[in-house]
Amino acid sequence: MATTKTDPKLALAANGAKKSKLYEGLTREQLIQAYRVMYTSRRVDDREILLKRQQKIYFQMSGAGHEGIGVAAGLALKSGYDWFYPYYRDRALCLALGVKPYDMFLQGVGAANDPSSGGRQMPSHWSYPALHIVTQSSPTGSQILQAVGCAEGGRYFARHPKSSERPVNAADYRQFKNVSFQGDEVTYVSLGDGTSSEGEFWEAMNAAALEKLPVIFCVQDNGYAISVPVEAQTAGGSISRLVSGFPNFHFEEVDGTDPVASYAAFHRAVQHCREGHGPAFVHAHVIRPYSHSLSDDERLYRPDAERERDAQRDPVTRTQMFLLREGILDEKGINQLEKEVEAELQAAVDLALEALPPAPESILQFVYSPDIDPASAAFDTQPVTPEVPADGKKPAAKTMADLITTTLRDEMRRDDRIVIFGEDVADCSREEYLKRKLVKGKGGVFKLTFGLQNEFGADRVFNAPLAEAAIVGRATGMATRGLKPVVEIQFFDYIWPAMMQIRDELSVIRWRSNNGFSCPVVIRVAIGGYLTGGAIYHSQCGESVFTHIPGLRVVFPSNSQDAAGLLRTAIRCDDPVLFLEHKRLYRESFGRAAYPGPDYMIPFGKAKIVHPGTDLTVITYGAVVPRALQAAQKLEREQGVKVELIDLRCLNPFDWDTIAASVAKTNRALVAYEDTLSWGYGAEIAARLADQLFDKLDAPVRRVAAKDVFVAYQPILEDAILPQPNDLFLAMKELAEY
Ligand SMILES: Cc1ncc(C[n+]2csc(CCOP(=O)(O)OP(=O)(O)O)c2C)c(N)n1
Ligand SMILES: [Mg+2]
Repeated sequence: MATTKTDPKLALAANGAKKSKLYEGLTREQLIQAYRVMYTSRRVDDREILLKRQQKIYFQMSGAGHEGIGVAAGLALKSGYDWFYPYYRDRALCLALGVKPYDMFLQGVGAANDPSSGGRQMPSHWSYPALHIVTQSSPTGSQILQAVGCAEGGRYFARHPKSSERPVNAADYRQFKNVSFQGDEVTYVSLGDGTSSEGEFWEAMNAAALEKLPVIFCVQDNGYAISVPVEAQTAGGSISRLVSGFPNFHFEEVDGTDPVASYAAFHRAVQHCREGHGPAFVHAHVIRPYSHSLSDDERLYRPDAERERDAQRDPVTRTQMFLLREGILDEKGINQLEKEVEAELQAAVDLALEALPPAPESILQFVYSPDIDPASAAFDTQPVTPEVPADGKKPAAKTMADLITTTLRDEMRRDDRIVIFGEDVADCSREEYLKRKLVKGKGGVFKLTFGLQNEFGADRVFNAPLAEAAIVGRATGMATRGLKPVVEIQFFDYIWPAMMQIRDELSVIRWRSNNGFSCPVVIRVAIGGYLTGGAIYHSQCGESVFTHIPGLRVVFPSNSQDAAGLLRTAIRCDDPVLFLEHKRLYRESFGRAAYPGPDYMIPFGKAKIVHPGTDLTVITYGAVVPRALQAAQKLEREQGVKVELIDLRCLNPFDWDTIAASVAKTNRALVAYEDTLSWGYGAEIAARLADQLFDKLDAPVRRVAAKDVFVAYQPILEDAILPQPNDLFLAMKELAEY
């Protein structure tokens, strides 16, 4: 074990002799407390294992072997001041930060009053808002990018403190976010050695180094990822060696079973971060004495000799020996401490076993914000009447692209918590070019964010590295702190690296933390085909993949006024929103409109009847709207058939009432969408129609959509693949004649 750096002669000479000796700055009392935490941590694991065997809890994940580094981190950082993204082996850290064993047992039994999730998450998935321990999930590594975003959020508020204030009278998400920040706060994130193979880890390291963020990456290297040893996982066998080239970092490699050495390493890491020099990397070598989990038996892949070697380094035993050797505690003192811990745990277990389970009726609570309903009348505002120009001509009709830009600008003026980042969204990363007016600026590949960096500065509008998971993950961390990131995914086709962040993090953080945390991010995405040359990778739809995710709002406007109204609702509301912008509609002459004003909002889940009719209902959205309108007008002209054309505008929630009322009147329904036919958005609508309006239907529910294939480059093929006005016309005609 590492011992003091204090000159022993001086320490002995001092009054109180050995009693005042410091161990890397830690007092004897702190070391006793550290041992108490470590011993408690191990014994909570042991009790949980027993409870699992007795079938009183349903899962167990141990922190055994990781107690030394955990308690050291807890001593070096400040609970409720710094921020924590721990992983499942961080039991000792959580105890050191103030989580009670009782809270841990409540999680094990899945109690209603389990403070981290109310029975929704497995044990060891920590979430304690007051201690700044942010809700964790099971995918290994998905916390790392969020930790980076959390640090960015803290820095943003420190640089723009006014933005943290809760504005009076502003009816938006800010009313429900308690923002707190410290100028020198540090964000801790931990992961295992195996998890350092995840791409998100490298994206996070890069972002933290680029931005010189105060994040401590703590890799707890127990030599295995379930059964995969480190040499089969990490090239060269050392993660420290691999990351050593990252600039701005402070690096530590330490024996994580030694709490004193670990504390010293952490202390230096914390200092580097607090002083604003950049991130730190602490590589802690630890052991894993209890197999990966209760479902794993490590004897299948680790021989006894290897396991015994590890046991020699057991942090709990080593620390106990250390305390005895240094005369900090004698045998009696150790026994007394352990007895106290056992008694505390017994009482905690007894109490937790009596805890009530959550009520089944509560399952849908906190899928969305309980505070703001974006489908409510509060978001139903009227467009302002445009001023008539002096020459008496009609007011300028704006494209969807124009009005999205204008809406972003207006909202950024109104709310200084909005930050915009993504690929190419800035005017120019090399700001001096802008200042010296050498360049005009870009503002996105579609130019929708043009001019925003110029007006609001590079703290609020900036280019992110080309890494989609990082864009969404960082935004999620920022939003957890109270910012409103409005990020851009350049093409829907490239949203997939961010899928883990969207599906397993962004959309579920509120629900899984039982409303302890929320992250109302807006993700703007350019989507869709009909581009004449867009081909496979610039034409994709796939909205139903996202409407299938609880907790995520999905919006898909077809015209400029709707885009403005819905984007404003997306920004002001308190839920994560996927805002899909059809590229083909950005500058289309269809659907242009005058600017509806800086407070124009459309509630989510309210469809628009684009063309009223009595004979047949067509339900659609996005770029199919103008095509279906063309087909409907032709059918009316040629056959006198009156189609009721519904533009859903918002896909989750969607406006079932408008659909049902229309189909009850027309008795015929066609669902049309640009995405591939099978398993698409129309399947859900068709199924609901069959289920709930069966007795109103005079004809089968039909669908028109893309062929079940990718969108090809050659325009002849693209036309054959995507639904065309004529396909829609024929389907409407056939259905009307049925
Ligand atoms: C993204 C993801 N892939 C796979 C898993 C299944 N899994 C859970 S833990 C684990 C090993 C993690 O090893 P390591 O990062 O070294 O952490 P340790 O458990 O050893 O502390 C795996 C593969 C998962 N939870 N998430
Ligand atoms: Mg490991």
